[in-house]
Amino acid sequence: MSYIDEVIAQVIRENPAEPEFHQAVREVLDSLRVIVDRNEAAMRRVALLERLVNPERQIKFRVSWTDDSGQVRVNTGYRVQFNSAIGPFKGGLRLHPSVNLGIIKFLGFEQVFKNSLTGLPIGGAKGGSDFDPKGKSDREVMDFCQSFMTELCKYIGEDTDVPAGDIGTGAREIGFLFGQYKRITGSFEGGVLTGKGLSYGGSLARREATGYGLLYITRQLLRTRGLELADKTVSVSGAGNVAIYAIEKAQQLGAKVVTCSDSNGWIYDPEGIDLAALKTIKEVRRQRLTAYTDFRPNAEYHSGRGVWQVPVDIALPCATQNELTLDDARALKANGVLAVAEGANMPSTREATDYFLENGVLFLPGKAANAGGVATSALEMSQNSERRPWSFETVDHKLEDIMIRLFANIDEAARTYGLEGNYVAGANIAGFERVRAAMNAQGII
Ligand code: NDP
Ligand code: 2IT
Repeated sequence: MSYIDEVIAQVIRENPAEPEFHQAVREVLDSLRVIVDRNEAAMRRVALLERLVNPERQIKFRVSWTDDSGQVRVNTGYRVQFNSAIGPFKGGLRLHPSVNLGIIKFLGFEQVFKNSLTGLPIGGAKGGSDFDPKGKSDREVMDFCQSFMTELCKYIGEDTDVPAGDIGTGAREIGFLFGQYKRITGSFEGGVLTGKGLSYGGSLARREATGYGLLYITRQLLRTRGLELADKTVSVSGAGNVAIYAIEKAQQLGAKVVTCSDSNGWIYDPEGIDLAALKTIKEVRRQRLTAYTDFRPNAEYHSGRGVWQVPVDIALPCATQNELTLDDARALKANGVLAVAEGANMPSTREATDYFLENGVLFLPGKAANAGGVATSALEMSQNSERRPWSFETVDHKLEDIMIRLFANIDEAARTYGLEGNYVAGANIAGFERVRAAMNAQGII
């Protein structure tokens, strides 16, 4: 058996019932065959791949909090510190009832390569809890966040591990987490969390960064094919932080976005999504998408799934993992889609990804396409160290520059191994090479 197949088998054996983690490892290691096959003996000798797929540290803890009726509730908290070869651990906190150790490990593993691709000094981690902030009062969310941080604070720090937002964790949650960290440690350590509010050390353009970065890299991809975003029709899934600012930048660049979704249903607005209405519904009122047709009577609300059945030029999945299946990929292709770029982490199933690659659909995987968020988190850390905030334009310009260079890197890596146009391979290879160099330089740890 090849070294890679042995390691994949070992991951499946040693991490049972963690299908998302298996999927992420398999996809990355499959891409690395072109490198590993040439260096197999040397890599085996230092167990490079075993070390790559084993997190440096995994923390699992109880989070007790009290609901508004006085009932004590118990959730499980996680932080998986995956790899710190190139910098302090960095990655978001997901608060969603579906969270379990396997999901956090898949996200942490992906984060290692994504963070490497940004070119900035950040290692990979992820955390979160099966707590559901939806429908909770601000006080309940605060109580949960304070309890969560009371344990997490033992493991994080601006040079150790720097959490941020992800699904269910936005500015409100980061504020409560930061307040508790400051209260416990007694020091204002700005760089311990990113995605902070602007009044206490947050970076301008961090809120927008993932969605904006997704569009910057998509534009770059299209340009290499002589195409532009202007006048293209776009479908977006999700209606959260990534989706909203992907829609905003797509519209600024002249595209027409006709869909968005949440876990209950989806909107088709043939005249183009009304972004002001969407922001009011999601950011101000925290309502469900069913409220959208109150603002736009001509738009359609459909319950269930269906976003990928709409004919578009460009599809941007921005909700969650495995939301775009093989059937969806076939429907997109049959309707003439040119490009798919992932705003979410691993939103396409492996079968859908392979279908895109085999059928001439331009495809940018999440670890490249959504890296603008964490890259801008690293820019927030720089501003916190410097104790000086940068203007929106400065941060936005750096973000655009990072995405353009990231695209060039993954394009180049794919070409180097004779896989031109395969950005899945390009991203996995380019992300891996930097981590490998750092791990090799630092000895056996
Ligand atoms: P939000 O919580 O702001 O929004 C998540 C959106 O996705 C909501 O519309 C939500 O709908 C939907 N969604 C979540 N879970 C499911 C599910 N199981 N099925 C269907 N829809 C679902 O999160 P973000 O926008 O921050 O994150 C979206 C994706 O982007 C995630 O994959 C995240 O890991 C990734 N990402 C986020 C970054 C960031 O900076 N925030 C950076 C890079 C990647 P509902 O309200 O019904 O739950
Ligand atoms: O998946 C991701 O890259 C994020 N949720 C952002 C992580 C971060 O540290 O900004």
